[in-house]
Amino acid sequence: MLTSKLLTLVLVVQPGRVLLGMKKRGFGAGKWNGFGGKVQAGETIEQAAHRELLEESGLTVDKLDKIGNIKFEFIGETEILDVHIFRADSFHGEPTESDEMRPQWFDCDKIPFSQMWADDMLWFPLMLQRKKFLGYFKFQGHDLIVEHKLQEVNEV
Ligand code: 8OG
Repeated sequence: MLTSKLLTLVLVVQPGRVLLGMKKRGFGAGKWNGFGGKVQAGETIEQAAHRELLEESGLTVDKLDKIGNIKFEFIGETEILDVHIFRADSFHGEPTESDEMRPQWFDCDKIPFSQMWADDMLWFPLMLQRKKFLGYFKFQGHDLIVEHKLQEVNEV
């Protein structure tokens, strides 16, 4: 039986650049990514998104825009990762390295897709254009997408 785990992911975007963090440990270590993690018992998805953003990047934001939802299946594993994706266009604080993440700004035309999850190159362009999307990706291992669906929607 497949179970599902709720996760958050926040992309902080400024005109022409996006903040990514190098994941230093755990799932996705060695990859650049937005900031996020597991939703804990007793918190909403959005509360979790704010908490994880602060813990991993040192930033707070007044507003998170819900922009996407992607479900990830890994062949041989019974847990679906249900990732809720948000975009923030302004923030407070200074990006600060944490135990998990080393933040760095990237120009939007120099996003390091070769060192990111393989699906990101498909949906980052939508995210950067403020388009909303729903997706499903089936992975073999952590690098190979064997099946996927990605659609733009009006509301996530
Ligand atoms: O708590 P933990 O660090 O394990 O959370 C995993 C983070 O990675 C969470 O923010 C969701 C995010 N994530 C996946 N899969 C993918 C993916 O394929 N692309 C991107 N950009 N992020 C992902 O779990």
